[in-house]
Amino acid sequence: EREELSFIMIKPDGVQRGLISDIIARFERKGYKLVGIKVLVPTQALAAKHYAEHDGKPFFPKLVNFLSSGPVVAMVWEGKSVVKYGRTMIGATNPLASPPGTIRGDYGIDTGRNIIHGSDSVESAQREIALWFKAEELADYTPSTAAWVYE
Ligand code: DAT
Ligand code: MG
Repeated sequence: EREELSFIMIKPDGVQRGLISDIIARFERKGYKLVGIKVLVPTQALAAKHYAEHDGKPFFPKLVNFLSSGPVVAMVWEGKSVVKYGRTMIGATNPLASPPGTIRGDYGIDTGRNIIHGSDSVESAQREIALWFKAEELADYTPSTAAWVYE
């Protein structure tokens, strides 16, 4: 039986700035479980689908161009409340409004270079995971540490 899943993606700025290992380490140390990961340069079509909810907004074209401008690290993380707590770890959309200790607060300045994406609801997570991953690309396993993370 799976726990909750979230789609977490290191955007091209996070990859270029060498933040992949730090971001993975934060989720790993929290106790969340990595069940899917890939590096790819998203097509504009994939980026537009991912951000479909923002289609028509003034920043949409720039957003789509930016996401498809270089490699991203697309991930699926599993664990209790990973959607909501993942957003807490990521911080606010505007990095300058995001407290220290959050990923965006620690590493970003501009909203258009905010390093990382995280699903905003369980429903969004399901849609995004289906968009970026095939079912067989998600591993199902129990880490040997599970009983030391969950009571
Ligand atoms: P989040 O990534 O925190 O879920 P969102 O879904 O509202 O934020 O927006 C998606 C991305 O679009 C966001 O990470 C950065 C960009 N963005 C959002 N609002 C913006 C704005 N007002 N100006 C420029 N880029 C914006
Ligand atoms: Mg969002």
